[in-house]
Amino acid sequence: MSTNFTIADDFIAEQNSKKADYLAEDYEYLDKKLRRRNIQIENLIEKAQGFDVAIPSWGVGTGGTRFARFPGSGEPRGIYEKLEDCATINQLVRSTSAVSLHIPWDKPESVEELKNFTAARGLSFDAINSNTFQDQVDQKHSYKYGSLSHENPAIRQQAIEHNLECIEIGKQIGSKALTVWVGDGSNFAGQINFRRALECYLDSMREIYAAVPEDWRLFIEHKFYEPAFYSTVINDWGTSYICAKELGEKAFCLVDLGHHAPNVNIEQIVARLIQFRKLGGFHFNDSKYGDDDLDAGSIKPFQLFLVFNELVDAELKNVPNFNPAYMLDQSHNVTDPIESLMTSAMEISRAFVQAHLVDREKLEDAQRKNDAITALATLKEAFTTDVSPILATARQKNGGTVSPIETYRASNYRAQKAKERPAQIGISAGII
Ligand code: AFD
Ligand code: MN
Ligand code: MN
Repeated sequence: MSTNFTIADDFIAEQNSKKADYLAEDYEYLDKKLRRRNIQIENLIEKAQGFDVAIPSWGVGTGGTRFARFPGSGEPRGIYEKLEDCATINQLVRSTSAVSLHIPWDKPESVEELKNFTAARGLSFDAINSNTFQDQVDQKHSYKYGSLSHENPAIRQQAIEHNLECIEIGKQIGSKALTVWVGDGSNFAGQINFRRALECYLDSMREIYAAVPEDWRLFIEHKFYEPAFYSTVINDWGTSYICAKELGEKAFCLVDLGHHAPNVNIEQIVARLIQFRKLGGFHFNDSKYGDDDLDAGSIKPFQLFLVFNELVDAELKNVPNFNPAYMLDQSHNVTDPIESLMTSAMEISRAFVQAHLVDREKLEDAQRKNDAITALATLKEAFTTDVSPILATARQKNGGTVSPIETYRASNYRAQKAKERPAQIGISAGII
């Protein structure tokens, strides 16, 4: 492993120095503009420096659709190569220090080795994800007709045990949360009994919940369709909320931005979950039609900003126990996954910093006076401010690069990896 290519810190410094003059000019201009609005740019840089979003291990591989997957060269072939890529992303953007693992895809042979490898690269582990939406070789029962909600108790038991194993692995690697997303549902009216399926799911989740350590959280991820097309068992935030409430204090709702019906007001859902203390975390991505898993902020950046507007409002108002886990969950089908993940991480930081620019007194005053024009203008003033110099300065101060994509391309990282990682035959369609 020691001979594997990494980007040298000197190289990053050299790339940054080429940008220094322009960054200084842009910074100065933004600083002046913000001071006019009584905003201290230094505070925002600190905020940006402290912001972090976790990388999904499955995101560094080229994704695919149910039609095909077009692998890129030099893509990671196993968990260690995935972690190498995650480390590179964080080295450049410095806001992605944690990795979210998916079991069994990332199941390590030696947990100790995995921990050392990760720690040596300055990474840690975020929520661990279970997988009962797919059959594995040597698996006794099939999940074709469901897992935690299946009619057959033996199948439910197998799915429960898999989740318990995920918790055990998570404990060893330092995760503090388990994310459960099930593909359970139906394709035909009448295929399943709605009430019985949810009862079975809850019974299974109660057993999983009992094994969740006291300092952990259990995240329930809902999704309104796919792979089941007529109904899913955990279909919306309401069902997710009810289940989290039924299970207890360690259970929370996870909001994947792509898992809602079209045009649903996601920022309002976020506000509701904050209000009732059940917002556990996010899977960030963007979508136009459904669970498209496009890059965060690529299609609806204003929606992303509005979500962060709710989050920052809760942060500033010190909502008790407000601590959502931020993770990406995307499928990179036509781009270099490293470039997509870096861009997405930067867009999420952008929305976070912009949300900190909202003049909250002015907004509240407008709301109380029913002055809709001023209310929207107050949000737009923040949203249309180009905070790029703040993000670039924060990255640089944390040891990263001013221009992640440019630096990455100039480093020839992918070409180097293509030499180190000859393509594997047989990797075909599917999510990863
Ligand atoms: C699903 C969900 C969930 C799951 C992933 C698997 O978003 O997060 O773990 O895809 O690739 O749609
Ligand atoms: Mn997700
Ligand atoms: Mn999804």
